[in-house]
Amino acid sequence: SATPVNVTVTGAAGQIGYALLFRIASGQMLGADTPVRLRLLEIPQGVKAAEGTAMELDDCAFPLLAGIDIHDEPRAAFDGVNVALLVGARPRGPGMERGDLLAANGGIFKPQGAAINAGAAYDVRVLVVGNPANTNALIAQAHAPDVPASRFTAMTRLDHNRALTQVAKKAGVPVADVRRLTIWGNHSATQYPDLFHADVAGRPGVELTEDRTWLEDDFIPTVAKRGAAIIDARGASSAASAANAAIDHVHDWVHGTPEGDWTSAGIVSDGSYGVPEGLISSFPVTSSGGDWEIVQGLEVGELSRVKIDASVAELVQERDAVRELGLL
Ligand code: NAX
Repeated sequence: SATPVNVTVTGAAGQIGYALLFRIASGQMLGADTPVRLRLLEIPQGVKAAEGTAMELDDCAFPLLAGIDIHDEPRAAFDGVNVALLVGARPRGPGMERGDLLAANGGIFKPQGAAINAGAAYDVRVLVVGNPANTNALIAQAHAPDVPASRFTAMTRLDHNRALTQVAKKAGVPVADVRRLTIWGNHSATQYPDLFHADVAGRPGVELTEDRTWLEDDFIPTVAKRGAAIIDARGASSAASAANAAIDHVHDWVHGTPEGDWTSAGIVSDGSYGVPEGLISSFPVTSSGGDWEIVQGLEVGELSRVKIDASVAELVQERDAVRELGLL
């Protein structure tokens, strides 16, 4: 039978970890023919809870699950890793300034990047979920100089999936009939969900943009502020939907995107669409042969230009702030 793929999940004892691990072990991320070995990385205070989750994983008797290891130290957790899901991060506490948040996360993502550089498998693929995801991914990537920069990505798939459903509801069509949406920029409230190039059940998405009030006062803020709306309703942040998006991201990275469609992911910019080279920003992307590629040649109208530039400006500020902190 096939050699198991080593999948490391950080923040394994957190709420996204709990929603994610069972789906990975059941084969939904890498496919029904691919055995997986799970490596759970937690901080020492999280290890006992991770052991409990590992007991439950055992109790599922997943045929594809080849083993589970629990670590509280990144070097061991990333040794030989093929797929790394960096979920654990430092949340913003009360009264915490943005600089403090970036510094605290730098203390997590710098050593994790270095550990990936030191021990990961040649084909390693990294998805950063923990916020601020784009800039955490940039920090990890900067400390893994021997790994191709294209292997470091940040998750905007949840935003993408949220946008798909908003459009489907507005148009009254099944969500599967909505294609070619794009999330641009940062995974934050400045993100720009773009439906100017969308295909909505065979009709151009640009028809929906003619309702400017809906577009600017409903669609864009509903997608961008959905995380806060979930917290307000659930009393806890998005977990199962975030885990689902991580599964989708890695699945499509490994297995490819469907012909005629694209998705959104935070990947290292090559300068496309005026996004400064080296930033990890969300783009319209296709995947084939295990590599993401930015969809080229899309016309960027006036509204889109302003919105993309604003979100990218925030990414530049975050990059400059972590650079000043000596984290890049
Ligand atoms: P939880 O607080 O439930 O879990 C986080 C876990 O990470 C905890 O168990 C903690 O012990 C662990 N952890 C902290 N530092 C660690 C380290 N250095 N190494 C290993 N583990 C560490 O948070 P959860 O709800 O699971 O969310 C995790 C992260 O995802 C947060 O940063 C959150 O903001 C982010 N999100 C990102 C989303 C995205 O679309 N990119 C959406 C969902 C989510 O908000």
